[in-house]
Amino acid sequence: RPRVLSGIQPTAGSFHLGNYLGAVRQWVALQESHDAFYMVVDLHAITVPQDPAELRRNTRVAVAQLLAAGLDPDRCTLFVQSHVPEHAQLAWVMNCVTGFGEASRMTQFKDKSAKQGADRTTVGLFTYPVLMVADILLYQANQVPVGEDQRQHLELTRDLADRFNTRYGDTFTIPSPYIVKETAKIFDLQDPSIKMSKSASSPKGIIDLLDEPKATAKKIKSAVTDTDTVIRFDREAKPGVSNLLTILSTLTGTDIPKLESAYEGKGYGALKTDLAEAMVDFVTPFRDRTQEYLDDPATLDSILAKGAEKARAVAAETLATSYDRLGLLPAK
Ligand code: AQP
Repeated sequence: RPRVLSGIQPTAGSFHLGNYLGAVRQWVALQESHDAFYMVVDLHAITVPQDPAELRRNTRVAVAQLLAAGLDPDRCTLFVQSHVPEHAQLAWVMNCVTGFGEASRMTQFKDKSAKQGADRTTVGLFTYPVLMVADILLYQANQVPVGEDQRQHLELTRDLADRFNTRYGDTFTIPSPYIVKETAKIFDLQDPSIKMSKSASSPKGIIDLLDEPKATAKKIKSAVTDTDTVIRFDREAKPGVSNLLTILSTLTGTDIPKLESAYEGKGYGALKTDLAEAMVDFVTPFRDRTQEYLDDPATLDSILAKGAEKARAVAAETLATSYDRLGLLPAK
């Protein structure tokens, strides 16, 4: 079985719909066909300041949501990044083969640091993509299911793996991104020209999966569309409507041309009402299941302990090989 690896940050408390449709939904499907490693990336989260108690709680909430979304610890390896120290260790190694200019060209860093200002931007945020490189290479992953925003980091991963292999001998598998075109970028409900993101300016544009279902329905109903009335998929001319169609299509498993003909002659109100209903049908059991996992911390801890053990077995081997290739003297 080919191997997949992916991670999600525990920062916001709740996953948003972009995280779910762009990434987590694929994770659930891929555990059936792949040797799957999934993690909550708490070391990535601390690249910006976090309240310690909140981070601890949010890490549990993230794991509970992944289980509620359908990850099965018997079918995949589910763990917390900081439980596997090899991530930080290999990240150092990969930092030492990364060019400063190369790292400086990462657009996510440029965007985030421009927003934060140089004095508030950490060196950790700068090397975040290199930690991600280490995350992926440690598991010799063949594919990495992510949203479109991570494509550049995947390119960096491929470049660095190739550079290391060329310099020191074959060590790492070169991974490919696994990006599902239709849902690779879910857009903000209030500003469909930008991706749905937890750092967006207005909470009205983001659907948090753990929000009250009523609030979710309200956000859908007030989503920005356009002054036209035709329900048609056209990313350029009708970004708001197209985003709603994408979400409805994915949640209900109905393809977009079918939806277009079903809504012919109907207004945006009908589309929004149906989408609000589909969202409520999805988030209501999702919230309940998340809460059930949170109410049983012993089970959660045991899942994570087993996951970390399985992950470490793979990670330790890759790290040892890379140290050996580099010429680091083994400890006796
Ligand atoms: N809008 C999106 N559409 C599709 N996929 C998305 N992802 C994020 N936003 C969208 C994918 O979700 C996975 C986990 O993301 P993360 O934990 O790394 O969080 P992020 O990308 O930092 O999420 P945000 O909300 O976009 O955070 P900020 O605002 O901090 O940048 C990834 O696979 C990602 O592609």
